[in-house]
Amino acid sequence: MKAGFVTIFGKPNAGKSTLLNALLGEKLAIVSPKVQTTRHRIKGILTQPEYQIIFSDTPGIIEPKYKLHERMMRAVKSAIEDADVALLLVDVNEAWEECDAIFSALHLKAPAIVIINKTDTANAEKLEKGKTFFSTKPYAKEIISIAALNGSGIAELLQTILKYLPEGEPFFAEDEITDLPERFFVAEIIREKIYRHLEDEIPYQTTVVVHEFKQKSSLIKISANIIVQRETQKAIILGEGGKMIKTIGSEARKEIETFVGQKVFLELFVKVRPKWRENDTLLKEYGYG
Ligand SMILES: Nc1nc2c(ncn2[C@@H]2O[C@H](COP(=O)(O)OP(=O)(O)OP(=O)(O)O)[C@@H](O)[C@H]2O)c(=O)[nH]1
Ligand SMILES: [Mg+2]
Repeated sequence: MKAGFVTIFGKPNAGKSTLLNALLGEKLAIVSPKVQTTRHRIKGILTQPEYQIIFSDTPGIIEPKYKLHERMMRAVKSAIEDADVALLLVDVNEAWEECDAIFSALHLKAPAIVIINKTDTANAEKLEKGKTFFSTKPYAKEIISIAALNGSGIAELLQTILKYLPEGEPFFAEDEITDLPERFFVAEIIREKIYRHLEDEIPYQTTVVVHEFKQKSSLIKISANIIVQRETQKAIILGEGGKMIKTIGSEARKEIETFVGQKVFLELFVKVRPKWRENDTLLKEYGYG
């Protein structure tokens, strides 16, 4: 039996969360076309008769500007320490030198697989150049190209990961898929809809907190607060006649129902908390401990 921790690192928007979902074969992490979608380390557990892999999705690596960013980078650091294998994810279209600088600065002790993603968006020549660029880097034990969005290359990637995975007994029961509670994923699903429907600074100045999660006889009742920094943002999230929050709520509810496998009654509130991203007490209260 093989078992171990495999962590996905990379710049924002490289496709880390998409890759986690592709490896697990189900949607656990939220995804968006905007940068800085993921704010926590999210473990996804893949158990097979011959192995157990505990994957971690992490926030995209950035230079912190707010305390919120510092917490996000803390989540990245914690994931460096227990990684048995590192997956260094690169968008084929981004600046490879920058990725190389970031990967070198991780000072990884674990073997690393460089993964060139979004190959569906590049031609063969560009891809070859990328492979050649990373082939000379000391941390790159292997280089693999994938398209996480359509699953291409995922089977080969799994085989490569298994080569480097240590022998050992499983850490989690076989039916466990994550170590985070359902209400965390509920808040994330709501946050994803905000990233999808709202522009500019709003997604970045917003967080979601589930404050009620109650099993009733035939459904789960969920209440959540959408936290913003300014009154003007509250008005935009509500939308004209409450249209925007209705859209967010109904899309989120459908996805939450699939996730929990039950009918859900979802209630959303918008609260203004100026500068919450800089406030230690609020950050802690909102789950950025
Ligand atoms: N064309 C294409 N798009 C992809 C692929 N993989 C991911 N994407 C898209 O890239 C965008 C970012 O994907 P995410 O998975 O959210 O990226 P991330 O690295 O987790 O981003 P952060 O959480 O912000 O660090 C989304 O719009 C994805 O649909 C791929 O293989 N091909
Ligand atoms: Mg992500």
